[in-house]
Amino acid sequence: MPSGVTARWAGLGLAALLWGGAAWADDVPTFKVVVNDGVISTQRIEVPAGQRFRVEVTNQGKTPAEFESLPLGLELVVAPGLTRTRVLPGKSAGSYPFYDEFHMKTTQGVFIIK
Ligand SMILES: [Cu+2]
Repeated sequence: MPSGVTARWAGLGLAALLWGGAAWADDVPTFKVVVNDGVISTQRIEVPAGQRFRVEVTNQGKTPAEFESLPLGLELVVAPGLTRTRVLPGKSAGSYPFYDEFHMKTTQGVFIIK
């Protein structure tokens, strides 16, 4: 195949990939958490089992936060005033503890996946 044709096909493939990615991203349910210097907006987040989901963490405080769930493999350091997100793969049913590791005593919570 002439190299020009190959490049054209590669371009189409990339476009399809980007398009597919955008459509896929919109289908992922988002679970929002707000942290504020040791205050957390929720201590229970219910998520459907076996489905990808997005966690969005906003830090409204004046100190950094580290939103973490070790059994989910999730660790998000969030500077003051910022929001960070992570898409997680589908998980099996169970309860998965989370916390802001920089404010452990007051931010304990749990993902309930069912
Ligand atoms: Cu950590």
